[in-house]
Amino acid sequence: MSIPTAGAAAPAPRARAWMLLGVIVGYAGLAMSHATSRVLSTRDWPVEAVADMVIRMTPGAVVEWAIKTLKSLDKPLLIIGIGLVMTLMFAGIGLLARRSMGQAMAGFTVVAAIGFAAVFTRSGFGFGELWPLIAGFVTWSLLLVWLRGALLVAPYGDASGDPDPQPPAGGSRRDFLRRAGIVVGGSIVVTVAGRWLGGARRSVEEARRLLRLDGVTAPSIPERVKVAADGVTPWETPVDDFYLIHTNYSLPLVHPNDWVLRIHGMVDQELTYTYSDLVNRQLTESWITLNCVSNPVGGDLIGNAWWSGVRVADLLAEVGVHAEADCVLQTSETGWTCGTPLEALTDDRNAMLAVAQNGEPLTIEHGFPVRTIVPGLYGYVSACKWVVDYEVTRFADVTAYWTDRGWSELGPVKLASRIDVPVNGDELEAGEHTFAGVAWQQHTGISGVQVSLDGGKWLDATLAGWARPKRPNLDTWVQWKITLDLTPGDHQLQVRAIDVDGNVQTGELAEPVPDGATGWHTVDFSVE
Ligand SMILES: Nc1nc2c(c(=O)[nH]1)N[C@H]1C(S)=C(S)[C@@H](COP(=O)(O)O)O[C@H]1N2
Ligand SMILES: [Mo]
Repeated sequence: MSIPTAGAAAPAPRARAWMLLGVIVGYAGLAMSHATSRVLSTRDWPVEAVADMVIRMTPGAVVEWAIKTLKSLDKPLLIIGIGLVMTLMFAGIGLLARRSMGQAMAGFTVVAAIGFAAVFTRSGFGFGELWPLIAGFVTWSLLLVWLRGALLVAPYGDASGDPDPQPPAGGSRRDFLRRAGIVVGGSIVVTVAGRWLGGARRSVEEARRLLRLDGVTAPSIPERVKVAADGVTPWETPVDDFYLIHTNYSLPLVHPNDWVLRIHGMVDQELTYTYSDLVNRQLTESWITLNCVSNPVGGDLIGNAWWSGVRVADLLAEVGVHAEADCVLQTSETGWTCGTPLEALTDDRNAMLAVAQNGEPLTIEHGFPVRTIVPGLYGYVSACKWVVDYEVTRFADVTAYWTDRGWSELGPVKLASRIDVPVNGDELEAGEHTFAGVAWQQHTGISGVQVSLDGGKWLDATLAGWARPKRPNLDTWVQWKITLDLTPGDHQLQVRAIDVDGNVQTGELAEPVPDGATGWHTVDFSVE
């Protein structure tokens, strides 16, 4: 590296300037990605995800050694280590930028790919978590062009004696430093703003962590709800594996101390309830399976959890619902709305304002601090997350988010069943195999499941907990299994459920729009 001396012909921008460029652009991208992750409240910044990945990939013995030797310094040292590696990579990318834009972008692509791998390989990955990566990458691309423009055309000294073959176009050392200053200043502003906006999530998460809810009990899985079969979906769905549907990317951050539910409309007296009003009441708890109307035949937008909350019927009795009302229009903190049949909220089913899922306060993703759960209705007409408003009204007078988009006003769950084993394309050996799956029609209940092999006669499958008619109630899915003796060749398995009234699940195919899919789940497999 040559050191320009006064009066000597100014050399082209030195390697050090290019490395500086790489580092400034690199960290500006990280700042933007950090702010994006805070504003959208994604689980964490891709850099933190990378730290997690490093921990995951480090052999256990090394981790133990690090914890023992470095004590509580292990996490800060890990972040410092990642910071050093990234600084070196960014400096390298700066040097690549001297040669060509393409090479520098290839370098940033590699860094982004590491971030992607870290975010993508975590359990419970959601596509919303990609926005911070995208924001960082776009920032890198734009700033690289902008800063490189200043450095390329500029002799990194004064404007005389430029050995660079590029025609000078007005850039200068001052120009580069000015732009670099803007980028550094902008990054600081973006970081501070992100921290400020992100504080909301931290304080809500802290409040959630510190909550102690008397009356919320840990889920205890009833006996005999499971069939002994490999590959069947777990009867109880862990919160992290529970499907997620919402129409907002950025999660609403509602502190329990700020949460209020207003019940108004066609009522004798309008009332509001705070979070402590709610959790100090008698709580109701039960296993309820929730599913999405957009679930295709055989799909997995369904989960079963232990919900704890306050009976909606009790609150509606307190406000005094007018006889002409037939609907409660629920509104979320996000502005999302749904219309729920009043009857389903006031009859003997356990429709509740849920505060806990599987014995823990709701997660932010699943509606913290309070959401509605109504057994027997699809989520889009009932399971309002971050719910803040109940308007007692008439269906004739209101529309809601999904009904405005062509979905049906009422959303009772349809009788359905699914094959979990085998899966399409399985190659099995000849002989006996146990197949299994689930069937559901919440609040109605399942009395039987039948399968047909290659279009043959319907065979009765065994239901878990068959000896007890309510398994553990009518509001959950039911596991089934059947053992079949298989001969070589291509095979097709179909399943259908029968409800407690003897109705048989229809084989007629219907798309999820407008009120839920129908048809028998069919799986093709072969036997050698
Ligand atoms: N605020 C809000 N609540 C909502 C939704 C939404 O988009 N916004 N989606 C609904 C739909 S379509 C379903 S199926 C369930 C899914 O609940 P989950 O994400 O906890 O599984 O939430 C319901 N509640
Ligand atoms: Mo849904």
